[in-house]
Amino acid sequence: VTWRFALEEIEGSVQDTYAQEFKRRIESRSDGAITVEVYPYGSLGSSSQITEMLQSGALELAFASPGHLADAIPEVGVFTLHFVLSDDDAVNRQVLSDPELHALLQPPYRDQDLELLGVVQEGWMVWSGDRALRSPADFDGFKIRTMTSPILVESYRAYGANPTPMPYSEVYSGLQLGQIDGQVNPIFAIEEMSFYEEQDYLTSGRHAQFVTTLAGSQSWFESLDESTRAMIEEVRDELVEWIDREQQRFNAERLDTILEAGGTQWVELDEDERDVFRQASLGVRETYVEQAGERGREVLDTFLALVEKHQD
Ligand code: 6CS
Repeated sequence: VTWRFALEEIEGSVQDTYAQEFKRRIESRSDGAITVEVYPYGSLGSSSQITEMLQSGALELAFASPGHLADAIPEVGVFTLHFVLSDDDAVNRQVLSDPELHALLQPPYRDQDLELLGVVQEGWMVWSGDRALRSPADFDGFKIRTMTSPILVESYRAYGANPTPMPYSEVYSGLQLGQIDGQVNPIFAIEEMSFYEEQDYLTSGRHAQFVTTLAGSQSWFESLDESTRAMIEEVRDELVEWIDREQQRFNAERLDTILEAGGTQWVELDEDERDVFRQASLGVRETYVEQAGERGREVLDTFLALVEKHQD
């Protein structure tokens, strides 16, 4: 059998690296009974279109990032909130792969004909722009492209910005044509999508990680036998630390590439500067709960409690 696995990122990306390793392990463990076909971004459409194909069973597997998916599943917007994660990557890895959190999110995925299979961190989000973004005052009137979920729009309104949601494939031309002043993504993506070519500053406030979810078509997942499901979960668990190391390497190497090319300045916020953004972001948690309801409140409370627990 063939499993079609769609990516929201191009060849050579973090998602591609994950998918290629997933493919290797599944194909070897199934002794060739399963073939995984990987479809990089561009071949099938936008993130939202890929999710629709997954829901209808036209694909077996795909990455579905909360920044887009929260349109359909507001609860998953918890991963896009600012300043909810730890500064410690090892803590975040534990929180994001915690079974309690996955169990809470599974029902809303199933309501949408999806199966949540895993949560993957792809690195700290960095703001790129025509200016350095050291304080909410710098965001005043700043047209920032966000992913398409409503909770992200609120996150940037809270800083006084002018958020403009659009699909990933339109960001480069948006920057070139001046429709947007900046955007936000992990460094590896800013490099491979050439966004840095159109931007003078990269500002790192470590406000959030780029988090994606590995999702399956529900009808496909339900058709699998116990041992195949267990094999998927085993590979998923093995890849948690593996992909975290890979993404850290990707992001570090590609920052060097960007800075060596010249023309882009790197700005790192200090703790006082971060704290101003943290304070400005807190109200958005309430907006998240308004959008995601009681189930969303439970997801957020659990998330914050897990960060505390793993931090100790
Ligand atoms: O900004 C976006 O829309 C995309 N960014 C990354 C790093 N991956 C997929 C997502 O769609």
